[in-house]
Amino acid sequence: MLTLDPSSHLLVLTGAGISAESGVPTFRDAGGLWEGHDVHEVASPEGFARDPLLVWKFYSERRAGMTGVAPNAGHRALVEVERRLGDRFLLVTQNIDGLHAAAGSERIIEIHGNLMRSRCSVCDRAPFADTTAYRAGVAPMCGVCQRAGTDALLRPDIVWFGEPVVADALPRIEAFVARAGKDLRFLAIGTSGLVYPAAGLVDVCRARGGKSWLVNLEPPANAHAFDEVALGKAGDVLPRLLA
Ligand code: BJW
Repeated sequence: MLTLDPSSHLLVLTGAGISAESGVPTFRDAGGLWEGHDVHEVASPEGFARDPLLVWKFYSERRAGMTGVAPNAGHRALVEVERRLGDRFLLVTQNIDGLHAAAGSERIIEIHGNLMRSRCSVCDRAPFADTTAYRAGVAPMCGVCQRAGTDALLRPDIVWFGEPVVADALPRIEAFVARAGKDLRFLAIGTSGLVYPAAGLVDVCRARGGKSWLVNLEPPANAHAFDEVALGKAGDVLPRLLA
């Protein structure tokens, strides 16, 4: 049981594992998204510059794969705990699938962006909703740039390796951590603990003396950093842990 007292502030970090039971593939597990792909080909700005058609094929297939996908018991358990804690709750997700918002979570930071948005790879127009699964061989162009007489590719509004995480993410997390002070508690769910800056959040919490919990199918790279580890499926463990 994750015990919280009336002043506890809970920072939650989720990764691909929480959406696995909704049918969204993880990255590094067997049969995951990276199997058969060099990550730097499909998830880096250099890969996009080299082969935008391959990158758009990869993300268009993932957009198409979201049809009919719904949040699961793990997502819903986090909605319940947010209702109890209000502003003493913050959910940081590395997932780009939008399932936390679909479940009803409100205090969310999507640090790696969102699969269902696109933006221009050149101009600074605001990212916009885009659920299009472009057909193979099509790399969409920016209409704003076209009207100004230049050609620029659209890209998915997600954060690739070597790119900074979403602009206001770290300041918002820092503000929450500062407000929480000694009452900070940390819970990570379904993440490999390999990708920074997300993987470093547990250390931020430890540095403040706050207790940390981890829920994961198997021990991830940074399991040793947590006070409590519950191995199992998020959809099974979270409703009990957060009851
Ligand atoms: C279950 C389950 C179930 C299964 N229940 N569990 C410090 C040290 C070293 C390197 C760096 C560093 N700081 C930065 C870096 C570089 C880099 C990095 O971290 N590299 C490492 C790989 C070494 N980081 C970056 O580049 C980041 N940017 C950055 O730091 O910018 C700095 C900067 C500042 C100023 C200017 C310029 C730069 C950006 C990282 C972006 C990551 N992007 C991706 C792709 C997003 C788009 C897409 O979806 O395609 O994000 S990579 C991929 O990994 C994706 C994920 O969000 C992320 C994490 O994956 P996750 O969630 O952990 O998934 P899995 O599959 O790995 O693990 C799932 C886990 O769930 C497993 O453990 C299972 O057991 C478990 N599981 N089923 C519970 N039912």
